[in-house]
Amino acid sequence: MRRGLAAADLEQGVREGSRAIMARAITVLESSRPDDRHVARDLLARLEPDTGSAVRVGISGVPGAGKSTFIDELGTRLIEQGRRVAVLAVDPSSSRTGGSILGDRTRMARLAASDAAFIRPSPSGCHLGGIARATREAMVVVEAAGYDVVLVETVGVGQSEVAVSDIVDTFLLLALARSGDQLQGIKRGILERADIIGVNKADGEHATEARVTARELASAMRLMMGSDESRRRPPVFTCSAATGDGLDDIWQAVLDHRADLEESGTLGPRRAAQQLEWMWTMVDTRLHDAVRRAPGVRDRRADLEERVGSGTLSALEACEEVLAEFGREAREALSSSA
Ligand SMILES: Nc1nc2c(ncn2[C@@H]2O[C@H](COP(=O)(O)OP(=O)(O)OP(=O)(O)O)[C@@H](O)[C@H]2O)c(=O)[nH]1
Ligand SMILES: [Mg+2]
Repeated sequence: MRRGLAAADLEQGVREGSRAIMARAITVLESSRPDDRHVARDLLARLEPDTGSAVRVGISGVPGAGKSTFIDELGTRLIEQGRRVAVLAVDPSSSRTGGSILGDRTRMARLAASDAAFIRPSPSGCHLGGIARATREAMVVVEAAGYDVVLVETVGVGQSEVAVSDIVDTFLLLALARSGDQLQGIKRGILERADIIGVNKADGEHATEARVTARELASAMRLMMGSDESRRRPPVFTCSAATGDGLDDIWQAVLDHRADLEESGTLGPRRAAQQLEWMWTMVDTRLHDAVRRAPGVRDRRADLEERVGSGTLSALEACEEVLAEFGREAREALSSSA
């Protein structure tokens, strides 16, 4: 059996910046085992007061857009400036689970080798809500450990952007050169969340194409946002994660965006709204886990699944039965603890 460290020991190791202890702390936070959840809650309560000052950036884009390469180059530059950089990944697609540690580490070879960087791949085997919660909690750990830049890589499929924009201050979309109709393929919902857009791989023969795409994206954003002067229009850049061109400008845009949020007084309310979102995510995931753990539900699960699968019971009826079973046990638990 794995011997667990107490919350106080984890707290101390995290504060000392021990990467081994940070990794263990995050593993405990990701765990759904009841004894781990207990330590996790204690640990979060200890660490949370010391978080909030890091620059939190979400980086999204379709698979292969160059997110990891971008993060490696940007992160290396930031470390040279004296920053400490944490990279967290949010990837709900099952295709990468298992391979992701290796994949991310080889794509971010320089960061992986740096003492001033901490890379944590996406937790696997849970739903997006669970991944988002785990990432939010991992952010508490890295910030308490003194990392002042947190880069969250997320694959551009839509839903994960929504989850990630609930944990970061600035959302950077990495797009690729494409034209006309293909441009429509970038989901509107993702464009709406972008605070900064970079058209990546603007190097070699694609440089011109990338510049054209950047102009088209800029006018698409103008159209989309109409004449609403109160909303800041996201700047569009071209960049190359491979050569590093444009990365300094994009980082400056991140800092400008952050300064805007602070000056306009929106950073506080934004983070307050994120705390609310986080609260409900925690409620949702704990309910989700509790329902599945309830003995009455566990006992009946195989039977219900079999009947729904074979069509002898409707999904709705099965749902009612699961909730009735859960409700009965929850009421008993509540009345016996009263
Ligand atoms: N020419 C060129 N190639 C790039 C650039 N950025 C990334 N690449 C290449 O594009 C491929 C994908 O890069 P990644 O950084 O792994 O892309 P990603 O967006 O992290 O991909 P996933 O994590 O799989 O979604 C790799 O072969 C990179 O070497 C760039 O700026 N220019
Ligand atoms: Mg990647």
